[in-house]
Amino acid sequence: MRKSEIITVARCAGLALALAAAVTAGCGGGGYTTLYGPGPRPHTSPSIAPSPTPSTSPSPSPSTSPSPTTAIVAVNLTGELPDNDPTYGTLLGYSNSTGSPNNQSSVVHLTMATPVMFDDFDGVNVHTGSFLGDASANGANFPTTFTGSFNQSPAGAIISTTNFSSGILNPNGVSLVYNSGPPGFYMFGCYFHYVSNGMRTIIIVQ
Ligand SMILES: [Cu+2]
Repeated sequence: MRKSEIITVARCAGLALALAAAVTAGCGGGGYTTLYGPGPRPHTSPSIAPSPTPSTSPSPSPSTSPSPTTAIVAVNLTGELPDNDPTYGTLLGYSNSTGSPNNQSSVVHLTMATPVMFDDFDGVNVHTGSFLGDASANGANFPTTFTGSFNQSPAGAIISTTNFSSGILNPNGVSLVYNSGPPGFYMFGCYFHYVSNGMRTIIIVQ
């Protein structure tokens, strides 16, 4: 037996000793199969608690675009001056306002699809701003009787909706905020003073 063979045998013997029963097929070949038999089953990995569902984070609000200023329709009868409009006849009780009382009635102009509210500047009388129907650029056929509503429309309602009304406005009171809606020529009047005082106007939305 040559030296290298002796070393191999010695190694095999050592392996056999070291691995004892694990190695049964000798050293000649295939012995490793027993060394690499089915390995230990992996430890059962500890159960992982389900990660909590992330709470729904509020979607980011869109970048703040400047909110349009709420237009104000001034409503008043006490000391109010009529507007003898060449197109729409005698108008009374309504006008555009920047927030201050305005006793000069006029056609009301609003920008389409923007917030609008009715502000009763009358220190004495209750009023409404109620939609009565469409007019046109050339005139208006105001009904002979009040055909609108005094029931308050919900906030955000479009003012040219059938039966739209600001609801009853108390002296110095304000309405909810509504929406001017689509372009058009609209007849408005007051539930309380439409017939008795001719309290009415045209709101032009453009
Ligand atoms: Cu009125």
